[in-house]
Amino acid sequence: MHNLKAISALFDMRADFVHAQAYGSGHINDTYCAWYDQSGIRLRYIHQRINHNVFKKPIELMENVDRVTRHALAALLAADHPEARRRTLTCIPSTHGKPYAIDPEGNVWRTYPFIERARGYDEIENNAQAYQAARAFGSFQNLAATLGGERLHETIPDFHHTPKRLAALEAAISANTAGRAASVAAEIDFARARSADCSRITDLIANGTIPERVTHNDTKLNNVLLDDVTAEGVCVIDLDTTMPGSALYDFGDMIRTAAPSTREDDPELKNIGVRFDRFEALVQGYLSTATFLNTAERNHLAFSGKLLTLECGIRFLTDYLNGDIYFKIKRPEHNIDRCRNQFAFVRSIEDSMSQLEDIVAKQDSQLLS
Ligand code: ADP
Ligand code: GN1
Ligand code: MG
Repeated sequence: MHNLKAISALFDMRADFVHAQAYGSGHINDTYCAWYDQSGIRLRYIHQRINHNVFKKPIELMENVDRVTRHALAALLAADHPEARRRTLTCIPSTHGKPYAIDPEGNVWRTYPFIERARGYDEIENNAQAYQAARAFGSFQNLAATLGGERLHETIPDFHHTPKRLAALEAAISANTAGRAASVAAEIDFARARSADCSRITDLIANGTIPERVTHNDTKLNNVLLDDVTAEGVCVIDLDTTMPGSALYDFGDMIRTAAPSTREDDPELKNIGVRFDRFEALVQGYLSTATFLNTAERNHLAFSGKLLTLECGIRFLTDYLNGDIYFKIKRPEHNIDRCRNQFAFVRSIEDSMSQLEDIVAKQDSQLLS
């Protein structure tokens, strides 16, 4: 645990630090929830250390986050939204007036007001949550489309370039750093057998059929906070990978995390399958706000769920082979359990692709009529 009182002093908090504890279940950053006393009232803030092993240029990353969150706030204020500051992350400035602070060890930190009366879910509970989460991510893409100025920094180059993710897997197999390759031969075969799928979206982007957009790129269910009472998606969080991408990356990752019948790391493979009702709610919610999609994008919505799940499984497998250096793990087999879970979900999508395509077509035609 870092010294959060010392971190707090790097920011212009205007409140007295009380105490802090590790918070959330993100796989990347170190997140803390800190209580403050502001003139007699208790308030919470989030302090986050950006994982600079994953994000090599954290200051560029914070330039993106600052631009995107200012743009969101300006839009909410222009629309006279009564709770504008609950609907977007806002960066608390450092004592040097920056949207981040650097500690004596060189770690880059940021601070956000805690979004109250809402939370993120690691495992979905009902269709309303799927609908609302997808609606919120679609609205976020709409908002991002109106961000003016220069192209955002690519905080992780080729983040969703699935063929390069497969190449990284091949490199990990060859290096076999952790000596685990022989034990995961079946998973390696599974990934290799789907190499043609890996390049389907990147090819369509390269030939201009699918446009580049500003996208979130990490739309897992727990990266949108849903209102405790109404389930409405109040705030999209985890903006580290908001950068140029494809709308399909965002939709695919929603399917990956909100359409399965169980959580991402459930080792019991018989629990894993596609929930058609959740899938339908996601399509409905997303199409209600993502009104800008072209025909090629709409035609690949179901496929995107398969691709993003396959890609994520490949990444977990790669990390397992590399000795668990990227994703946070809670047990030695965590990454391979996650990989097997993702691949089981890929298989389940493959088995039901025509039903999923039918659901998309039905929602799409209802919207057009
Ligand atoms: P990671 O990249 O590690 O996933 P996140 O930015 O998603 O980090 O934050 C981790 C968790 O902290 C989130 O899943 C969410 O539960 C919580 N969280 C982050 N920011 C806020 C906020 N401003 N208000 C409330 N909870 C937050
Ligand atoms: C990571 O940061 P978090 O936990 O929201 C990862 C995603 C993966 C996801 C798998 C920057 O998301 O790409 O899909 O884990 N984020 C990064 O759960 O690599
Ligand atoms: Mg997260």
